[in-house]
Amino acid sequence: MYGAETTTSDSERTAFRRAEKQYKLYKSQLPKSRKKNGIKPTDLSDVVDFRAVLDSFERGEGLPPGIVEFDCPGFDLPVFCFKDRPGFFFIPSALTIEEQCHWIQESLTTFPQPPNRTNLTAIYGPILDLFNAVRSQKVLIETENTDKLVDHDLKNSENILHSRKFLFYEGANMCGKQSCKSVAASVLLQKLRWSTLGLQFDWSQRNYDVSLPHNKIPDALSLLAKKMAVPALSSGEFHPEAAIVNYFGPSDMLGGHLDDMEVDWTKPIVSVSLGCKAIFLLGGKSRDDSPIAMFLRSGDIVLMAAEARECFHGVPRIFTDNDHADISAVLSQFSSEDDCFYADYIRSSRININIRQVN
Ligand SMILES: O=C(O)CCC(=O)C(=O)O
Repeated sequence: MYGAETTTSDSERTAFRRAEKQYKLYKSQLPKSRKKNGIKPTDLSDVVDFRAVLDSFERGEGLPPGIVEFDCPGFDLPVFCFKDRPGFFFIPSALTIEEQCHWIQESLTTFPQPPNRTNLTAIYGPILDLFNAVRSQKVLIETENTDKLVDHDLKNSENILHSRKFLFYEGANMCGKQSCKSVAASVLLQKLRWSTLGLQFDWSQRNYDVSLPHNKIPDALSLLAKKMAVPALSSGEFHPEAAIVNYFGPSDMLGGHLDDMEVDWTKPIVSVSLGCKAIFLLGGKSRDDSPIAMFLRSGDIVLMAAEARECFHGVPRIFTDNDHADISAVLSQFSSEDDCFYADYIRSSRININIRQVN
């Protein structure tokens, strides 16, 4: 988790940390927890719900105090802002269900493909076709014999580490030796936490490593980001050069942080939510500023530009329970047998694609 506080006493002290603690999922709140007594459901009454805001706006009723509609000529979706957080824009239900399903599929199939790096790359090297391997119930197995590899795409690549290589096989019985490492593709998918598109973000340096091999970010994603960035652009154009895709499991959270490695902070970060509902905290320029909590649902898009680029933000909670996850429309779109692996994944996961201009 980047940008996290360093000492416990510091972390207890800030308003941002207190809000994270208020909203995070506690083990005792998990359905399988044995500590049923004394479980307090999280109080969500202060969480801004932009779906309700949109509904009342469309009915011609007023907006809650502190929230205004942003009038953006030529932009055909309602956009909302907080009066005291300039540079932050919320576009509720920006994507249709079909678009949401498309980007979920892309996030699971093409986005983690090499040369894009993922959190798994450092352990296993580039992994080809992870999602297909899940579908065909394959197992990733360590092999030492690199001479016999038929996988030309991966030859001489990062995943031949000390003459070790990981490849997918039909079953664990391919692993002859006891010491041989193997892991089911389905387990790897559950461990996927991020992938980087376009210019590759280096988490250890917290910067973009332009020397790493990369493909341009996909044209369709670039087009979507340019279209959605319009309300946040005061002048000039938005040139998407990189995207970070975050994959959240049921108890994952993203700690309060700033995204400050891009050169021009007047350009927005375009942040797309997919899958299970989450809580997003938008703080101020100091961790001591009390953050605003809001729900992020599948299809919502958030823009952070200008002053809002200096605001701490994070995701303390995702909801995977039936009452709160709010993904029935996505699941019904993924109802065919062919799509069952997408449905299984997204039922208990959230994906965030955030697109950035780096230079
Ligand atoms: O998941 C989100 O909605 C926010 C992601 C984010 O803040 C980031 O990747 O920097």
